[in-house]
Amino acid sequence: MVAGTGLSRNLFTWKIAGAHGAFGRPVAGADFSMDGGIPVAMSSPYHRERVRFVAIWEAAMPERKNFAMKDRLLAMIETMMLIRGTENRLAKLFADGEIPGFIHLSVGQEAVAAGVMSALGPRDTIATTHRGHGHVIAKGIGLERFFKEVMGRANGICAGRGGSMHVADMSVGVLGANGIVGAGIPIAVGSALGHKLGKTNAISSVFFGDGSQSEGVLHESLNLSSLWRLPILFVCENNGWSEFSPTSRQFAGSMEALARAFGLAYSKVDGNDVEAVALEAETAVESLRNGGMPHVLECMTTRGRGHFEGDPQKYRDPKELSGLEAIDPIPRAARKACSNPGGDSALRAIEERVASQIEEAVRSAMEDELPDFRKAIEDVYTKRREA
Ligand SMILES: Cc1ncc(C[n+]2csc(CCOP(=O)(O)OP(=O)(O)O)c2C)c(N)n1
Ligand SMILES: [Mg+2]
Repeated sequence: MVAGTGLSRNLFTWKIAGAHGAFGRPVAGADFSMDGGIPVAMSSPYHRERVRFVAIWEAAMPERKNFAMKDRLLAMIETMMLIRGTENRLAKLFADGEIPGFIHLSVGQEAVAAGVMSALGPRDTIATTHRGHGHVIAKGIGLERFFKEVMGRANGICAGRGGSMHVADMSVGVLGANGIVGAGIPIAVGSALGHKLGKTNAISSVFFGDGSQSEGVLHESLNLSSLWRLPILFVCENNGWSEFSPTSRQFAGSMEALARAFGLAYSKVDGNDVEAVALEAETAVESLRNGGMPHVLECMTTRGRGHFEGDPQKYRDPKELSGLEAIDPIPRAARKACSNPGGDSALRAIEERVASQIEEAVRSAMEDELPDFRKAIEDVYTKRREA
């Protein structure tokens, strides 16, 4: 048991744990879902289903606003547990040779994904990084097709061609993960411009690591978004590391000074406190929907595992590594939830839901076929339209 949470111990492990975690609707118990969003093929049944989700979501907006923080906390815990459980499972699959390429886990950083996403709606778009599993899961990507994609299977969300670092799903507003540091940022700026020109009242959000602070593309993107007053939320996940070096050895400035230099709004939050992240994000999102200046939200957090899976982390102080569990955002939020009436049993139910959802997704991914090699170059170019 994790002290004061009513949850089993192994769920929160920083080491490979096996199958734990949950998918959750970001708003558990409510009769609407985060799943839904951006139309893809206007005539498909898939598209019609998405449109239905959006309608339900939007009808529920006033209710969502008044959603008690106690229920919202449970919903965010479910999202965090789903991310943790999924990534622990991915670590195991990676060790078993079931995943091609590299994976970068966001263990310890789940509160940023869950908190920010609780403030976004299905029409809002996000772009993310090489460490993006948590963001796409929190945004509502289908878990089965997510596992299939990361495992390089034929029915993955991008037909198994993207993998961990290129997961994209426009139907839930996920513009894509990205293996190039900083490269998601201008994509999100373009999406924000699209929202503005299209008068969609949606916003765009981009997640990037502190390592991006020294990339010129961030500076250019802050500049353009300010000049054009775009509806964009820049989320800097500051975990102190850029691969194997402390970011302080690579960047001489500060995120706040950068944001202020271009006239952007800026706030900083404890990125391991999911409620604090959610409240700060909600304030920023509300301002953006009302035409406010683009906003930079800097979330201070900690990378729980290596840069990539298998990284022995010899460059890290063992004292820092052994202190990680004490700052784990999940037990921290779970302890708070347990202090509310019924919190203990709600958490147990979440734990069970999460575990079965992940196991089902993994089972389905293991049964899926590998892609046909000859299809590797399909969809690389758009088809020429006949006049
Ligand atoms: C343009 C570019 N330069 C270098 C790399 C190699 N690289 C991959 S991840 C990474 C560090 C990223 O650090 P940060 O942005 O803080 O994200 P974190 O890994 O901490 O989540 C680097 C330098 C890259 N992928 N792209
Ligand atoms: Mg970093």
